[in-house]
Amino acid sequence: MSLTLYQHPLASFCHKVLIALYENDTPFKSSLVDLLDPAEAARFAALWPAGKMPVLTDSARDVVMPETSVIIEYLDRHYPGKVKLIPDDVDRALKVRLWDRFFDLYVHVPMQKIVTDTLRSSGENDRRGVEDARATLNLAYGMADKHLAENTFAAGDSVSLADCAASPALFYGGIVEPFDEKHPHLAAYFERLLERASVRRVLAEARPYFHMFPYRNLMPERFFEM
Ligand SMILES: N[C@@H](CCC(=O)N[C@@H](CS)C(=O)NCC(=O)O)C(=O)O
Repeated sequence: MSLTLYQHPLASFCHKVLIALYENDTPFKSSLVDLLDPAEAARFAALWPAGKMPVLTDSARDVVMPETSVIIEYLDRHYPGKVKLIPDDVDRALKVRLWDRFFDLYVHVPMQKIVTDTLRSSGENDRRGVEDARATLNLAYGMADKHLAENTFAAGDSVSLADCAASPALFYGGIVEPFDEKHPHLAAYFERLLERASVRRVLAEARPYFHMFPYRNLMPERFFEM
């Protein structure tokens, strides 16, 4: 087995790649990274100085691959499985990449902003930045709701990279800024994602760490039981 994923089971961007790996039953070794441990954080930064998780390494090809969208494209090209996460057709691939960017930039990143602001010391909070993040999330929820009225999955009829991106973004996004009441198509799509074995497995592995999530008190009870 040549693939190793450096990750943490609670980290939302790690969920994105884990879903891709589980969709295709791709064999890999998991290496848990605790960025709160300065020595481990320094070792991880030697792998990828930006210090962001996850990172995939492939000893068979001597490759270190950061950035979730690129990691998933790497897996799709070099370790293909039954689920083609980026279509060969150029126009369909562009649609997948668009919705991958959409969920990363307009749902995942603002969700992170809201979560990480709670970890700041008192006096260092960014009230305006958090308000802007909530506004971006609500704009994105509205756009996604409209889109998902006509699409089963994030970029059409089949599961793709874009759904790997959407799943953790909506999981944590829906806790910090709920979307279900005003966005029925988005809510129904999220339920479709939750039915997937890959997503359930990722959440089961995250569950022992849920107590570390700053908004754990707002987590729906069902997430502790699934
Ligand atoms: N654009 C990156 C984002 C990765 C990211 O933000 N990872 C978070 C964990 S969910 C992280 O490593 N945070 C640690 C930090 O910022 O110090 C990707 O897609 O891989």
